[in-house]
Amino acid sequence: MREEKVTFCRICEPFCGMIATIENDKLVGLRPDRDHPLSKGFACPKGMAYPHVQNDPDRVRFPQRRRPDGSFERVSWDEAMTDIAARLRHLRTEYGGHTIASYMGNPAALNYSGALWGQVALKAFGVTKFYSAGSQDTNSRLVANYLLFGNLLLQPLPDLDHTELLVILGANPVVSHLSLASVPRVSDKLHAITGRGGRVLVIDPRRTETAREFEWLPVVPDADAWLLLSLVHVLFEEGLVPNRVREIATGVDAMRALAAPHTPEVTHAHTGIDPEQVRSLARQLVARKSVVYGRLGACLGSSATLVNFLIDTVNLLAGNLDVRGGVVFGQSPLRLVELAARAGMGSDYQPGDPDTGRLPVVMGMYPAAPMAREMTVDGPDQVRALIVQGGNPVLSTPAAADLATAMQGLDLVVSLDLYVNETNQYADYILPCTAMYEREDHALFSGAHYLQPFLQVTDAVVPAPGECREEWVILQELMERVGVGPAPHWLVAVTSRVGRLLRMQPTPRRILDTLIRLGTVGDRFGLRPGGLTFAELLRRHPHGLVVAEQVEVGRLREVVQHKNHRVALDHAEIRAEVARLAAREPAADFPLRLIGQREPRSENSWMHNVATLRAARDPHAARMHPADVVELGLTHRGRVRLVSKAGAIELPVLATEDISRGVVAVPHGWGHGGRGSWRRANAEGGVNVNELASTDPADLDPLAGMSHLTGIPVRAERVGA
Ligand SMILES: Nc1nc2c(c(=O)[nH]1)N[C@H]1C(S)=C(S)[C@@H](COP(=O)(O)OP(=O)(O)OC[C@H]3O[C@@H](n4cnc5c(=O)[nH]c(N)nc54)[C@H](O)[C@@H]3O)O[C@H]1N2
Ligand SMILES: Nc1nc2c(c(=O)[nH]1)N[C@H]1C(S)=C(S)[C@@H](COP(=O)(O)OP(=O)(O)OC[C@H]3O[C@@H](n4cnc5c(=O)[nH]c(N)nc54)[C@H](O)[C@@H]3O)O[C@H]1N2
Ligand code: SF4
Ligand SMILES: [Mo]
Repeated sequence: MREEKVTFCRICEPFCGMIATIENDKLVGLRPDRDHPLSKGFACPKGMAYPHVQNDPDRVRFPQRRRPDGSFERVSWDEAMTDIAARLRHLRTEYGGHTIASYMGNPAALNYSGALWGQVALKAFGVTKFYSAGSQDTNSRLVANYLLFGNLLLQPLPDLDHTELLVILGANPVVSHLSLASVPRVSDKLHAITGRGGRVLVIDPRRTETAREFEWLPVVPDADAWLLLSLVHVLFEEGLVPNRVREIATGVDAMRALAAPHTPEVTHAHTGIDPEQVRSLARQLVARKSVVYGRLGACLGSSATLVNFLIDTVNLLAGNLDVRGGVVFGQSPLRLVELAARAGMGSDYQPGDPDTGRLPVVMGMYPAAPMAREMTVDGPDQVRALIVQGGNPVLSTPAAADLATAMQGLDLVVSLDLYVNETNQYADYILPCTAMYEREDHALFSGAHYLQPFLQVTDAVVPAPGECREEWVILQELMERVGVGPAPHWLVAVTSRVGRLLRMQPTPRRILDTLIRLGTVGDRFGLRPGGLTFAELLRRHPHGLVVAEQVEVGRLREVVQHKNHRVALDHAEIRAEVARLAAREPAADFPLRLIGQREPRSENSWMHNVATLRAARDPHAARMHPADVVELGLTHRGRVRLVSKAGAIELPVLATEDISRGVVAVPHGWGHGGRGSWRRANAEGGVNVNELASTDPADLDPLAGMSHLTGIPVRAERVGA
């Protein structure tokens, strides 16, 4: 039997609408959903290739147990769960639940029920150390939100539909489709900006795919803080800061003083940007409806929180915060941000303490870089077990090789995944999970990231193959076997107070249903006739529902969580970070700067097994400027050895004019091999660029504990030289 079902993609944050073709319970094809109100028939090659992941013969379909020789054998669910539960119980009584750690990867966070139960169940086991992709991705941005607005989750969005000048500082939306913003068809939106006479300016060390379609302004990697301070300087110096700013923000004079020494002429030496261009940009930011948007290039440098803080300081001072065409705040139809704020989640930030060596913890997320150390350092807090949910930290975090070794010394490693990857090849058990079209879902944690408040839910469109199970179901059963009840998670608490949940065991679906019913278009449990429930949303709006044509602006006093409801610009931490800039020393042994590069047909470390995405691609390689290649005695397509203070890798070099001099770009997520089940990916070669990243706590961004993954000082040597 052949049928079509409406659903949506969950590989990355636009959540593009999809129509799935199913034959005899198998996903045989996908096409972009033309009736999806936002993605309107768009999907990218990764999204379209997903059936190859779902039906991949290399996928893990049955629980696996590692044998002493490192190979895996199939075991029954009961055998696996009995042993895991017994070992968790033992760890809890012998050493305390806090010695069990967890790592949540990116796909786990894009799976609402898995992410939710990851918190509920793991906290119930006593887990306190939640490592995640966050310290390689979002945490610097969240802490900037906290300092500016008093709420980690209050995420400014670029109002692409109305802006006249979009400055992209460290993002490549044409390839990556934006992040911490859910905007399908982002390329079209960028072209619409220039189409209506506006500008898109890409400030990036590499002439990216986005820069090629718009304007490119090269910048030295990891120098954005200086550029932004100079923009602030010019805004004040030229009297461009609107009066209104003093009504909506505090610390304006302190910010003026902080930026005062950083004239464009002074910072030019760091950024490489012509001072006149900086001045002209500052004027344009004020003259037009403008946005400065930064993501990973801004989030992974050595002063990442400062950079994110300054991005929205510039937006504020140029009169572009919380205005149409500037940066705006999303409105989750489920009011998630408001509920989280009320539950204290918006301020769940523990700053680090240099005196005791305590690292920052952001919404419960610990920095991942020192993970391996924390598994090997003796003491009552030593990490003895690790539960990995949809993650591959051996490739995605700086811990790399050390982590592989450290994991082998742990008492228990359990992984919930679709594959055997470079990380869980060291797991005692791999528990096979559902792929995205095999489960119901909703973009719960992106609800406030839409420019048009939007709601869509999907059911599973195909059954899971073999013995794959949903993550939350696995975790729920483990809780029952360990003999613990659900942890008092804030979402469970919030939703349990109302409706029928009070008398029932919480499940992700019941929680989501309650949130929908209490939300802006919900049925309020019968109080609002015609309002929505999960089931009604699915039935009446399978392609999704645009709840409002645009988010409201002018809500700053309402959304800012600081006591005076004003944006806070003066913080000792920020002043200290600016002071630290002056102390940065050029590393003479490492004259080049390493940056990352996402590829259009690759998703972090986990889509390299798909033949249709890999056909006729360039090998995993380092991109360098032709003049640097010649000067260093390298050759195009020859091999280069990149050395940092943390490690060294060897790979081919590709010479390209699309990169600034002194910069090397290497995609992350490569270096497949070992006992991984990805046969094609393993044969592709490639190396793990994160071996060049430091695990030293002193090298992390001090405010958020972010791994330093862009602008890493390196040198390049000819292999065989
Ligand atoms: N140098 C450098 N390093 C980086 C980055 C960078 O730009 N430069 N980017 C960082 C960023 S932004 C991120 S998000 C991280 C990503 O880092 P991670 O989240 O640690 O790793 P991924 O490569 O996303 O691997 C995810 C794993 O999840 C599995 N998976 C896929 N779908 C599912 C599913 O539905 N269920 C389950 N249970 N498992 C699934 C895959 O098989 C894979 O093994 O990498 C970070 N690392
Ligand atoms: N095709 C594809 N799409 C993806 C992913 C993928 O792996 N592949 N991953 C998804 C994930 S998990 C995320 S978080 C998002 C991330 O999406 P983005 O935030 O857009 O991340 P990148 O594509 O890595 O783009 C970062 C840009 O910053 C630039 N850059 C590096 N260092 C600096 C610097 O110091 N200053 C400035 N100004 N620029 C710098 C880089 O050259 C690069 O162009 O993408 C998502 N989408
Ligand atoms: S951009 Fe591609 S991978 Fe991301 S949600 Fe859309 S179709 Fe999926
Ligand atoms: Mo990410």
